[in-house]
Amino acid sequence: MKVKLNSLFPRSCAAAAVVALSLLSTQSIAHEYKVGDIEVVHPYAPPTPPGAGMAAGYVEIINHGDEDDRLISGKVYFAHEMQVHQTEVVDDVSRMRQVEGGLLIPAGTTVKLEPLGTHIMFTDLAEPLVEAGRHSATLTFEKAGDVEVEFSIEHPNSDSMQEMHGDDMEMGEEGSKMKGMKHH
Ligand SMILES: [Cu+2]
Repeated sequence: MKVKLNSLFPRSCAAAAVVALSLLSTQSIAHEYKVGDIEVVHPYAPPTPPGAGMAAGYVEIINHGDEDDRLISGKVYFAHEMQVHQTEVVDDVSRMRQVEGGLLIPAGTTVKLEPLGTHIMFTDLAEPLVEAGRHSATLTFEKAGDVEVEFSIEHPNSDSMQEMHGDDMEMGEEGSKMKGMKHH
């Protein structure tokens, strides 16, 4: 005998169960935060090997407003500084430099910080980033203000990505340069 869901649960109850299930399945892979018109989606950082001095971080930032905003700074307890870096590849050499004056989040757009592109750089790590961990951070936007987020420690979705940021890194006055290495 066929039993209909609707005969077992009141209609609203069945609907609520479906909603709860779909929330559960997305919650494990995504987490997001809002402050003013700014939405911060799924901040994460790949795990680091023991002794690593730096780590990269990635996030998607959506500006729902009609005014430009900027990510001007950030604070984490597990690293000395949080910077925003831009990556350029010239003749197979990957270089990165700090974004001056904050990262522009234009009105009505989504800015993605992702491997091989613009990224967050945590400098002077106080501890290695261990897979499945969660680390709180404060991001400061010029207009929207402060928002507390958590970076989840996980690998990027693509398994073609290699470890980033080795030791042979030169810090120059105009920024940092990376030579001949994969960088994401
Ligand atoms: Cu970098």
